[in-house]
Amino acid sequence: EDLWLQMQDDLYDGMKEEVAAQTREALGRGFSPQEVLGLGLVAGMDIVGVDFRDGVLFVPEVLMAANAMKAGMEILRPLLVETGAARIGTMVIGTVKGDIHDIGKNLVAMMMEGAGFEVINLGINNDADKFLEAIKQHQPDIIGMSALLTTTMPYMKVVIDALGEEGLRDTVYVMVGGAPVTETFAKAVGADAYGRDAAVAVELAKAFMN
Ligand code: B1M
Repeated sequence: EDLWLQMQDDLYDGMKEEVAAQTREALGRGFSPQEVLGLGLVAGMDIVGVDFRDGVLFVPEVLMAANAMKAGMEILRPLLVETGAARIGTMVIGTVKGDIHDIGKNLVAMMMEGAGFEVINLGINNDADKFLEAIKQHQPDIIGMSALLTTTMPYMKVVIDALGEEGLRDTVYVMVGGAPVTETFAKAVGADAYGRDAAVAVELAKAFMN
């Protein structure tokens, strides 16, 4: 489908308005928000990731691509969030300290909202105290941590240990995710679940609520 190729290309080139326009166009043609997300936006960002890794693209270009992706996500957001699902639980979610990647985390947050969770999104670069404060304030059922760097994912353990020290570990389920995170890593740091992607994250979160 030409539309997806065009969308991926424009995302790669950081063309925000175009990506937004194509997102609307794809929805207008009857594609579901999930299809637009997967075949257009995420597929485009995958290509960016490869070229970033290979030194073809640099931070400024990747940042523009990320902003283009966010423009598309903003259009999908109301569709993903407002499904009319009944409230089933509360989640606090954030990217861990030292890490400013937020696209995947925001996607998880949106899909959780769509599934009926109240989501408190702490944003990026959260230290353990931020998570602890949010837990005390919101008493969530689940806390979710995202990390995209091999250098920041160990911080998940710092947060989980801090929960233990505060006597809060048994009050919440802990879910971790992000590109470098694995099931094995999740177990090793004492998390309750590993969300491979946003859809899996939602399924696991729902299972906790049963
Ligand atoms: Co960064 N970056 N980046 N970057 N960046 C990666 C992660 C990298 C893999 C690229 C590469 O080299 N191939 C690499 C990490 C290498 C490593 O650690 N092994 C990397 C690097 C090195 C860096 C910098 C250090 C570069 C530099 O400065 N020299 C720097 C670090 C900054 C920092 O955080 N301190 C940096 C900066 C940036 C930008 C700012 C330019 C930008 C981020 C913009 C933003 O987020 N607002 C950026 C981007 C965009 C990427 C790539 C290209 C794309 C990430 C993304 O948004 N993917 C990325 C390449 C890659 O991942 N292959 C890369 C789309 C998103 C939908 O997927 O986030 O994986 P993802 O989320 C998925 C799942 O992982 C899961 O669900 C999501 C949806 O299915 N998931 C969860 C995520 N969180 C979850 C939480 C859950 C459950 C599931 O439960 C709580």
